[in-house]
Amino acid sequence: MNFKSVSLMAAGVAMAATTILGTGIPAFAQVKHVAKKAATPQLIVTQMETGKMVHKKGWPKFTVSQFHTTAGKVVKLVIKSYDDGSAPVPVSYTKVRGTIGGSELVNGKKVTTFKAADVAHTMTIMEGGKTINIVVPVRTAKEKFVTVTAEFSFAKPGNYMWQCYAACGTGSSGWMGPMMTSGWMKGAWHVAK
Ligand SMILES: [Cu+2]
Repeated sequence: MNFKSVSLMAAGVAMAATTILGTGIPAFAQVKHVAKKAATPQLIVTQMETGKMVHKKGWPKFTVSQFHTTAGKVVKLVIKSYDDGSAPVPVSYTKVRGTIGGSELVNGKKVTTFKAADVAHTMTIMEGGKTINIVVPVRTAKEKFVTVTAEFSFAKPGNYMWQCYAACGTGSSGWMGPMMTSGWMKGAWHVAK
C-alpha cells in the first residue's frame, strides 16, 4: 500500500463519519443549508423620489408605499432616497427605534440617531403600542442617492399604518399634500399570519 492509497482511505473514513445516517449527504452541508435558510430576511426595496422627479412640485413620494410581509419574519427594508432637502422633524423622530439592534445602516454605516437638520423623511410604523422609526437622511451633494437599510419584524398579523414624520409636504405646516395622502408620505404594512 503506497502513501496515496492510505490517504485516500483516511479521507473515505472521514467522509463516512460526517455523513448524516442514510442520506449520503455530508453533515456539514445540511447544517449549513438549514442555518442559512433561517437567517435569510425578506428583502423589500422602495425609493424616495423628489417632487421634481415625479413631476409634482412639493410632493416627494415613496414609490412603494404598500408593503406585504408575514408575522415573525425578519424584513430587510432598503430605501434609496434621492432627496437632498431636509424637513422639520420632532426630535423624537430623529432616533431609530424598533429595528433590530435599534439602528439602521446609512450607506453601510451603522447609525442610531441623527441631527434634525440632516433628516429628509421618516418611515414611522405604528404596530400596536410599538413604534418602528426609520430615518431617511438627506443625500449629500456628491452622491446621487443615499441608501438606508433597516431590519425589523412584526410580532402579530394585521394592517399597520406608516407615516413620514418630517414635515416634507405642502402648506405652511408642511403637513399638507403628500403628508396626508396615501401612496406618498403614508401607507401601510400588511402583515399576514
Ligand atoms: Cu416625508
